Amino acid sequence: MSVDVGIIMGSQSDWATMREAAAILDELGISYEAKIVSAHRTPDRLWTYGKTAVDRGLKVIIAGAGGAAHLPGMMASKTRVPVIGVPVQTKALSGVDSLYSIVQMPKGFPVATMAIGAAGAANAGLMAAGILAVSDAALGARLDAWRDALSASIPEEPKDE
Ligand code: RP5
Repeated sequence: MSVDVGIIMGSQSDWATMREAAAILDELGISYEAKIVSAHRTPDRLWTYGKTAVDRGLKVIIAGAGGAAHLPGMMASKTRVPVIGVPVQTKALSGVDSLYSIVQMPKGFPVATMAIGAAGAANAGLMAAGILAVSDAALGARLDAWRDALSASIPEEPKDE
């Protein structure tokens, strides 16, 4: 049974961030799997995941990592499945290290890089939904409704908190 989206992350410690992507996919009814795949600690796992991604039917990969965050770029080097990168916020450098490690890919192997941290992970889920919705009208309608609901939830005037 294939899933549409692969959420991969460098460590268990990334899950607190990456589950924001999973929550969006759950809300929108998109099938996914979540796996720990580390560029440094489990390079063979990364290799196999990238090598089999197309044949397994993955349509989008969301890859999150922190620090020397090589996972998204290495995955983009190994598969043509679109990779969305999420820079995980780090303690030492606040995730700027992660962002710089992910965003500046050489020509030929793009990673669609999101913002640092939880907002970036949630946006990765929404970006994956937008990509899948190009060929799935029902999902497109669900995504439109999700966006409309968010807009409707924003008050016109601020209040004292
Ligand atoms: C990276 O190192 C992971 O993506 C994680 O963000 C960071 C720290 O990993 P742990 O030491 O918490 O396992 O590879």
